[in-house]
Amino acid sequence: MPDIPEKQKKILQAYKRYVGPESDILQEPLIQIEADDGSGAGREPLIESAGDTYGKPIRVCFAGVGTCGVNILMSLKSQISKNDLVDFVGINSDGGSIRELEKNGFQHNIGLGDDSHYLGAGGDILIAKAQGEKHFDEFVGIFKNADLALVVTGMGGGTGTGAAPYVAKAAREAQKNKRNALTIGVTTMPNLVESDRFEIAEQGIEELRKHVDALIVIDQARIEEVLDNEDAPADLAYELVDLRFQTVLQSIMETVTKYTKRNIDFADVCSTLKNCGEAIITTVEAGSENIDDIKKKLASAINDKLLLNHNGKVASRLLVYHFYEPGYSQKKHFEVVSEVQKLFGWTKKEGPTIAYYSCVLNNPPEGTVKFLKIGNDSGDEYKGKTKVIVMAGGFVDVPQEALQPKIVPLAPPPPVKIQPTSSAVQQHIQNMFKPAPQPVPQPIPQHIQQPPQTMPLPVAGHASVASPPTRETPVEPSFLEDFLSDGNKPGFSL
Ligand SMILES: Nc1nc2c(ncn2[C@@H]2O[C@H](COP(=O)(O)OP(=O)(O)O)[C@@H](O)[C@H]2O)c(=O)[nH]1
Ligand SMILES: [Mg+2]
Repeated sequence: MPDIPEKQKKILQAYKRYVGPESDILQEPLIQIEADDGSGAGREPLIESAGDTYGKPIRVCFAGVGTCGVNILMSLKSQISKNDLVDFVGINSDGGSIRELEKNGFQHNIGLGDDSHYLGAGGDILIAKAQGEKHFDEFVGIFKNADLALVVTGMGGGTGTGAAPYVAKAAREAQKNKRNALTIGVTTMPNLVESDRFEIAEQGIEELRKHVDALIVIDQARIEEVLDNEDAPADLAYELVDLRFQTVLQSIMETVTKYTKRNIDFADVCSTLKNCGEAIITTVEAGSENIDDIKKKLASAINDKLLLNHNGKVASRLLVYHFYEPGYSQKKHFEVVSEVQKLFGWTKKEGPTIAYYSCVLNNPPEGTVKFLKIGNDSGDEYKGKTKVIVMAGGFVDVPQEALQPKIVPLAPPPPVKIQPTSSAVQQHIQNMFKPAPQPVPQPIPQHIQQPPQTMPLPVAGHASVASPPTRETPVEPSFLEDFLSDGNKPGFSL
């Protein structure tokens, strides 16, 4: 075993005590967690990994591609404390933007130039694709040491749309022999006045999706709905979008760099996000007094109009990291976790003591992986506060049967038992069972003729998605029967 500095040994021993003297913690491959030592000289290991990642900290590489990606990179750098384990790489075809990066202290940039003389791709994704292909090996080089690659771009222009998929592909290429590694794409869709770029943006998203483990799409076309104020400044709109980027990236950073007693480590993040498709990653904070505050904030963050519309879907993978002040009640903790599970379409079940939520998937697509990880911790830094980090992915459509009410056909009437006593009575009975004159056919109300309609499932991250409908609760058959007998309201659909 390599030498462990005295200070780290103490921490390791304290951890060993916490998990118990018989623990085989030293044999287990732990992810190394970093703690800022306050000297500004980067981070020093808090817990050494004793497995095959021994002594190797998690390295993160943010690659901003195209003008939007580079701008986001610059806004992020000031948010993330100095950390030698995080690389920021700007990739752009626009020489001015590379110069701006250098002025702001970003040293590792890749200019996509030559043919375009660093004047940008002019919105031409074919030019950007050619540049991406040409610089592919250079991209692989920037991710050589990265366990976590974040590819940040704005779709709908030229450079980001065309080149970002190559950047993501290179990140995966660099990670291919690593057991725990992730490539996450974080991107925007154009806003409404750029609607003519939607199609190009969709193509870019589809291409990027093939090369990332998790994809986060920030839908700028819905920014008006979020601003909800016609006098809102234009800069605020961009700030709100930038804030989404920051929230995603900081949620990940905090999860993988913070060590807590009931910890979530990088391997858990990988289990949640590896090949998970579109994802939601967010953090919510509220006062700890009123549980409804955090629930409301969770609902608005998880159903954020700018993020994936997962209405009508169930998240098959979920990670919840809950922080609270010492003495916070267990009941509240469970309530917070349950609220998250509910918001991701999990099914409520009655347990022996409390109700709880479970991920119920009927006939999920092949290869669907279910995963749940809950971490929590308390500390004085959370006095009066509570904070929840949420990551969800692997969204599966709710089966139609779960959305549609089951209409149970009425049981056929019991057979009539006839016990004739005399021929007169027999005749009377025969008359009774003569076929009745056919009634004039009545039009059957449409809602009975046709199977009940369900809400069309919205296309995730698509800019043209209509306002999200609220999740429909399946209607109980008894309620439906009462309803139908109650005036048969035409046009009723579920
Ligand atoms: N939120 C945000 N979006 C941006 C920013 N810059 C550009 N975009 C958006 O990103 C998309 C692509 O534009 P751009 O990055 O300029 O194109 P590229 O340089 O050719 O990749 C467009 O929808 C822009 O509205 C920015 O600084 N912040
Ligand atoms: Mg540009």
